[in-house]
Amino acid sequence: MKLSIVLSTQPAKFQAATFKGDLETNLARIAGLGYDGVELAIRDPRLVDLDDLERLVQKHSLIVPAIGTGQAWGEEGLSFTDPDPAIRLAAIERIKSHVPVAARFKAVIIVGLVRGTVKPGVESAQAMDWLIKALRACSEAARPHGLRLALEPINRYETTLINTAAQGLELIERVGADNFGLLLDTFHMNIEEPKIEDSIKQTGERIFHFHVADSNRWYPGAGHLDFKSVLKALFATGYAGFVSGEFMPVPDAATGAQKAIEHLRSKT
Ligand code: LER
Ligand code: MN
Repeated sequence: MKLSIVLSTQPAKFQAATFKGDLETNLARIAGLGYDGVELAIRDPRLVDLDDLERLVQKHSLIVPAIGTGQAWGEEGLSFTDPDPAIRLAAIERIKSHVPVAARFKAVIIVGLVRGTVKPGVESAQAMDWLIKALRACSEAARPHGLRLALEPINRYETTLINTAAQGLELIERVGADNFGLLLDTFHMNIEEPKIEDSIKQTGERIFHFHVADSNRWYPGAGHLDFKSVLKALFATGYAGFVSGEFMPVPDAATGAQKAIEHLRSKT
């Protein structure tokens, strides 16, 4: 099992970006704890010195399996489904601007909350139409680089658009791009899926990335999820990607990250 953990390259409000703050210190910590990779949450690639980032990641022998993009929504309010066409366009351009970053690391580009939510006064069918068009444009931009895009079903308290794996699979059909799949997150699945293992099985080879947090969004082992069963279901699909920790820094990032790795390794 290849393990990674989320690290934000900029200050961010998002609570479950486990590591934030000084990049080099955090990369050293993550590598020192035994993680194989680091998932980078990047608000805007223009704010990052990419050569420096690549050098530091390589210095610590870490792989970057995925790039998180949700801060464009969390910090700036960009989304694929905003009623304002300029904001929708800016969101599409922002996701496309992650392509050169992802290409450096051969990383999956994550579409989380940048999809937005159905805003007051907008019909659901209209929001879905905007979403599909944006996802087609971004998947097309990623394809020539051999890159993949993964949309994350997110629980109902954060968005009204795509809460479950089944809705995600339906969306995949409508987008019709072979490099578009899903990111499943155990925290969201615990809220939305009738049975986590069944949803993993149904998503199968369209699982492009995988987030782990326990039921309380603390480190795996701190809540009531059965990670032995969840990981068994995940690997039974043939999933060969990373299992990526995205949980709150409780009691602190390093302790949570250490407990997570111990718990997850003991379950496979
Ligand atoms: C991001 O990966 C995520 O899981 C969401 O909860 C972001 O708000
Ligand atoms: Mn997640």
